[in-house]
Amino acid sequence: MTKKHDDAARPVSAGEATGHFLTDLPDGYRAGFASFVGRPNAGKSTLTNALVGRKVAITSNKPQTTRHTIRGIVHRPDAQLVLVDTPGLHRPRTLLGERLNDLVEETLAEVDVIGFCLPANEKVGPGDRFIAQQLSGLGRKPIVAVVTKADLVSRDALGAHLIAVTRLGEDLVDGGWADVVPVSATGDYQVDAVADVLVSHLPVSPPLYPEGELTDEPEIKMVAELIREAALEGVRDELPHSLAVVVEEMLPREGRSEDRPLVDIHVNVFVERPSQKAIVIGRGGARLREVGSRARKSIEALLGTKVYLDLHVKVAKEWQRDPKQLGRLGF
Ligand SMILES: Nc1nc2c(ncn2[C@@H]2O[C@H](COP(=O)(O)OP(=O)(O)OP(=O)(O)O)[C@@H](O)[C@H]2O)c(=O)[nH]1
Ligand SMILES: [Mg+2]
Repeated sequence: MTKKHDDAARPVSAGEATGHFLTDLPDGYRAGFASFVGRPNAGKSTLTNALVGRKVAITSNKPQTTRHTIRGIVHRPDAQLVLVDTPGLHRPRTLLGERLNDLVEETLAEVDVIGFCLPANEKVGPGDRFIAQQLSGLGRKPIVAVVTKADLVSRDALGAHLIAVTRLGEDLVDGGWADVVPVSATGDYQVDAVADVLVSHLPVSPPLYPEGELTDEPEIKMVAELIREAALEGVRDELPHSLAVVVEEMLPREGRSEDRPLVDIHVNVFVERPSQKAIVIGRGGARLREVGSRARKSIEALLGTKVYLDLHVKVAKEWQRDPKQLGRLGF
């Protein structure tokens, strides 16, 4: 399967899956689950998208962008690799953080192989040691160390980093890493090598998903995520963490002709404080309009129809720490 970068930036569109399971399988066909873990911002979702060849997870330069597990499916002639992208693992400071860490732990227990992502441009640090220790408690599961963002460092620095990463495995994980692979998801370097290594650790099995299905992410959730991705751009400090997006309603506009359909999407964007609401809306509503128009473009690409996006900004006080509100927001 060939992957192109511009494709990876395009969200998955509906109707590509055939609904059929591949039946004429070559000998030794493998299928199973792999999960990417790592610190926030390590490049897990970008790598997931590059492997799948389409955008199934939103990405940003803000830590803790991913807030739920997302399955992306890689179809190859010899294997089906189901990738489970997870939220970054970190020392939790809020109830949301705790819930995200629990989610990652549950996922890890269920997959066949783990890809531990460590960015090449950041020293192996306490955050990575914390994760390596957690992984070492999982028993005999193969763990592949994936050194991400290889394009950001020189060859020499990459070599030194690979040695440091290998040592981390020897020190903290029984038997060390199953493999160590450098990759650049944005530079299209070694993406296939990561797939090869992960596939080599999958069991021999028939496919688990129908041909052509690229994700199990529901459309409405992907729409909410694309809006959050647009809203994340250009905001700072703790505001990225305070943002939550809920699609309240998504319906085809009545009375439109069949060749010019329009989908109405009503959305609440939640923040935690009135001051944040003012920032998100911007002077005279300018910032919110910008977010809306960016999000609309990517949603139209996803759905393949024109959309009317109706965005409202609301305050849900301290929602990250409040069990009731977390429930309401889907955590
Ligand atoms: N230069 C370069 N940047 C990358 C690469 N992979 C990811 N990035 C950038 O790193 C940032 C974080 O990427 P994400 O994929 O969102 O990281 P993540 O690990 O999923 O982050 P969380 O969901 O917050 O845990 C984004 O700005 C990406 O564009 C890469 O291979 N090279
Ligand atoms: Mg992510």
